[in-house]
Amino acid sequence: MSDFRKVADDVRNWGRWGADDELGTLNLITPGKVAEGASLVKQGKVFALGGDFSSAGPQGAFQFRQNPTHVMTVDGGDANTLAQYGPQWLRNSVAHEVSGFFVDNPFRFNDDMIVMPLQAATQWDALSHVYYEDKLYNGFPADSVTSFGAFHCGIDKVDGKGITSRGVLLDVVRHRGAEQFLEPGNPITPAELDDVAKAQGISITPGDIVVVHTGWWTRFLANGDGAEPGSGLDWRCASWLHDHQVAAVAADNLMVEDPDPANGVEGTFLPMHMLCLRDMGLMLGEYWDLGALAADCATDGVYEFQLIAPPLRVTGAVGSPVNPIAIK
Ligand code: UVW
Repeated sequence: MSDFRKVADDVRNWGRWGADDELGTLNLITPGKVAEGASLVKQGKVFALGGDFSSAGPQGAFQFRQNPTHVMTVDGGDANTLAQYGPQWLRNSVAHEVSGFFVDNPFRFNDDMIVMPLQAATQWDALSHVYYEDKLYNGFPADSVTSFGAFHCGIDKVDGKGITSRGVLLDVVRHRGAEQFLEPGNPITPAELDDVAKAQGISITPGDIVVVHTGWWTRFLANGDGAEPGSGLDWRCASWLHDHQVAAVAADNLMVEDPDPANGVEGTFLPMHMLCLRDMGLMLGEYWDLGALAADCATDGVYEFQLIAPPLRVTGAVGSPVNPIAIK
């Protein structure tokens, strides 16, 4: 635990951008950095990095999160029957209301809705997602996250940033020569991140969003096992992210960081989350689908791109679904 405390003290950004700051390391994305990201669009190739928001999602490891439930609220299968029976149905009912659009009218429509935990699929963790010792990022009190939502460090505090910057893919799968994904029990170390960047001939510069390919999502698409462990970032990578002035980090796995407690900090769960979200103010992106992007980067040798990943503006939410786009 003493190593963890030392790293926490080293990486803590509280007060760095002012006592009221709720953007954290997204402050490193300057207007110049946004323009740099846009300048990387050369070929017009677009990669959607979001997974499918459906019942076929990756949830299963935890009971407190379920896959999205998608239901139709109006659909074409009902339309003709509704036009026949709806007008005589209960006056204030939905069936009566919807039939009013269909009777003596060729117009038809379909509507739907989803119910989902905001952390169930491709997502950003807001800075209020994880905390310890009663403090959020920048020292905001943990009890400012209430049943009404997060009054501090909610996802709504960052949506004005885009979020867009220069994205850099670090492909640890190819670097290790792994067939598909990184088997559990071998966390990605800070030195390995440097090695991967060097092998790819790319530098990490302040304000970058680093995207780490572990192959987990590709494996999940193949076997449907959302509870399957894989390797992620060693918790000490928090220092690497801090030293390289990274604005945000995302990966194609459940937690970004390595899930194996044996490789963590005794007495804590998800130490890198604690350091990144609470001490550094650095957002984590999880369950990003990086397979096609990684394959393309390996083909053309270009590991940088414009990354555009706007969260939904859900006031007070501690995370948000996202469909990130990488453009080369
Ligand atoms: C937890 O599992 C608590 O968080 P995350 O979804 O960020 O990994």
